[in-house]
Amino acid sequence: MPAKTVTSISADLQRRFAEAQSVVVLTGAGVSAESGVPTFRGGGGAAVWKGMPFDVISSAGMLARDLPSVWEWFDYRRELLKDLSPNPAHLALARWQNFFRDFLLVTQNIDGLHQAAGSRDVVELHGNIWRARCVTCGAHEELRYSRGVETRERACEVCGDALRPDVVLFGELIPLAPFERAVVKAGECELCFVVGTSAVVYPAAALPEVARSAGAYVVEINPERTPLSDFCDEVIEGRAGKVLPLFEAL
Ligand code: BJW
Ligand code: ZN
Repeated sequence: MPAKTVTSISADLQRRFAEAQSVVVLTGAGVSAESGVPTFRGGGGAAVWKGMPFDVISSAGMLARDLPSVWEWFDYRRELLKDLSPNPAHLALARWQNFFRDFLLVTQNIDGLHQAAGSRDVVELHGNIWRARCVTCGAHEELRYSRGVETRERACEVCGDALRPDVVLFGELIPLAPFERAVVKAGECELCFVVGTSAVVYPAAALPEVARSAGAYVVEINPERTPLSDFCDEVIEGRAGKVLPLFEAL
């Protein structure tokens, strides 16, 4: 049966939210949109930088061919992010961590805004733009205070080899341990929220499917429909920053 599409929270969902013991939330770029972070897809367009679609510049192939250009793209993105703040959606989800016996926030976002909002335990499926990783020994370096060309030219402090952004590019494996943790929790939760993601990138998009197959009630919050919409129990058509805080008023 197709999902109910609503613009407010149904009485059924209100009751489920009040009674749930275990909740998993999967977030995507739409959750950060109201902070001013551009999304990759949706709104009728796709991100392009210097004439290159993002799935070309943010790819394993580009990293192998042209690491300096990949750094330039991520330096540009960090520059855009550095003055942005969490929005009401991030802040609501940070409060939710105290509402349920078992709560897991899983994000595809690399911007660190969930942590900036106060979320303590965030499963990052696609890495973090504020970290670099050595291509050889895997050592990590924080990038929070380094900017621009400096990060492209620095070498690993442990082995001296090249650093790369610690994000998961297209064609790369997502880190196994966080993904397995997310799969286990998705398989155990009663309520699963899918917020601000176009749900086209796998394996992240499989998590709501895991939750639903295991009997969870799956709720999508997005102003646009996605390939997941028909598969959800309830679709709330709206912006995350407007919809998520409404749950606390229930
Ligand atoms: C709002 C809003 C508001 C707006 N409120 N909402 C199975 C089938 C087919 C292909 C594959 C498959 N399994 C794997 C693949 C390949 C590939 C993939 O999925 N491709 C598909 C696109 C076809 N996956 C991978 O390559 C992954 N690796 C992997 O699976 O390894 C195994 C493997 C290895 C080798 C070969 C084959 C398999 C890795 C994927 C890594 C993705 N990385 C990126 C880039 C990160 C770095 C960077 O930032 O540049 O991660 S891609 C990009 O998409 C980014 C995002 O995290 C990810 C998801 O995007 P998200 O978050 O959904 O954002 P948008 O922009 O797409 O959507 C925004 C949504 O918000 C829209 O719906 C709006 O409506 C909504 N919105 N305002 C609420 N205010
Ligand atoms: Zn190293």
